[in-house]
Amino acid sequence: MFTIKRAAEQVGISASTLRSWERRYGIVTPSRTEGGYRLYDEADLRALSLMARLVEDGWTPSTAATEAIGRLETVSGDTTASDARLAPAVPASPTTGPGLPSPSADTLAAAMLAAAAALDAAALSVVLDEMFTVGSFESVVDHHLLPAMHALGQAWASGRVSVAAEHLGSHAVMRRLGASFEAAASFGNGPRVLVGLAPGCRHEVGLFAFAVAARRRGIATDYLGADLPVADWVDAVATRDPAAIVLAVSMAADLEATQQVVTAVHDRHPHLVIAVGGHEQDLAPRDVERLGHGIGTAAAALAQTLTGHDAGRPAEGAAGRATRTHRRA
Ligand code: B12
Repeated sequence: MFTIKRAAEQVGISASTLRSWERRYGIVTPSRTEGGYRLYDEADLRALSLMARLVEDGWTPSTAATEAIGRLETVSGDTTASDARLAPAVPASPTTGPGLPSPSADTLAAAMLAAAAALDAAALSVVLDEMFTVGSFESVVDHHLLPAMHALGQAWASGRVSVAAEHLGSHAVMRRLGASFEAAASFGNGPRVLVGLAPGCRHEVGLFAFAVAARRRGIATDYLGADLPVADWVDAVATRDPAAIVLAVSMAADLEATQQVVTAVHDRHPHLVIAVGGHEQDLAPRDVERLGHGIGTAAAALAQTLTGHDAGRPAEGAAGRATRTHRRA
């Protein structure tokens, strides 16, 4: 039997997504310990994994749940449980539920903005639950979560929502990403990558989302966080011996400090891959690798760059690319 944390890890989704799928689509009905904690068996994991694969392939969660239950019943010959399993344990929200199409990105962004503006943490949590049932982690982040953060930012910059609303929203999003980061821990067995920000830089939502996607791509990703002193970057690279480091340039003001980190690390590790993302990544030093703006595609691009690299040493045949991507501007 598996706890919710272990079950979510095995399936490759967050525990909150698992709870949400269970509650809304009845995909599994776990047993409970005496203390009320959920316990999942192998059959539950099979159903959840199948649903996750279908969602990854672009099915809406409600149709994926119906399909997964149907396929597994066909295999096992069990036709008794489907109606009960499909009934959500609590009423579905007005935007999602069995048989209803997934809500649009605009609907979810508006709901997130309204919840943050009203400082309603519970409503914010429900919207984030809904978002993360719409598709794979990468597609939710690229098409729903980050655009919604952007909308929240516009509302904040124009004075339509308070600083408190922006902080409430950002923190809720960071916590949600943290759960996904933990859930993906067992995937990261490939080359090691350190992810963090240069000193004085504090916009970490996009970077942290990237760190989750990188783990899901099999990269052993350590997230160091925001506002990291140059000396700490140097120490971290010496201590952990990564194959790459990844930073973000969110605004022009981040550039100088990012350049300092790049220079300091490059001087000591000239073959280390140094990559950047973020809104103003085009301003970064010329020969640093730019990962683009899509979280999923960026993680895939880095995984590809690192294939054949051994802890900072370019592999045979990759030397040309390595020199190009490592050289300081
Ligand atoms: C939340 C937020 C904060 C939070 C950050 C909390 C946190 N834990 O991250 C706090 C309160 C700390 C903050 C502080 C500040 N902020 Co602010 N902040 C925002 C806000 C509202 C959202 C940022 C965000 O997460 N956006 C979503 C991101 C992910 O979108 P993005 O940056 O465009 O990135 C895209 C891609 O590049 C990609 N991506 C991002 N990072 C990465 C990394 C990798 C590796 C990859 C592959 C991709 C990738 O994801 C996005 C997808 O399209 C924005 C508004 C906005 N419109 O974005 C302002 C904003 C970025 N902030 C701004 C400013 C000015 C500030 C402050 C200077 C305010 C102040 N006076 O103190 C400080 C500076 C802090 C610092 N030194 O870094 C400005 C920047 C203007 C500019 N371009 O120069 C913005 C645009 C607000 C505005 N309209 O004025 N902020």
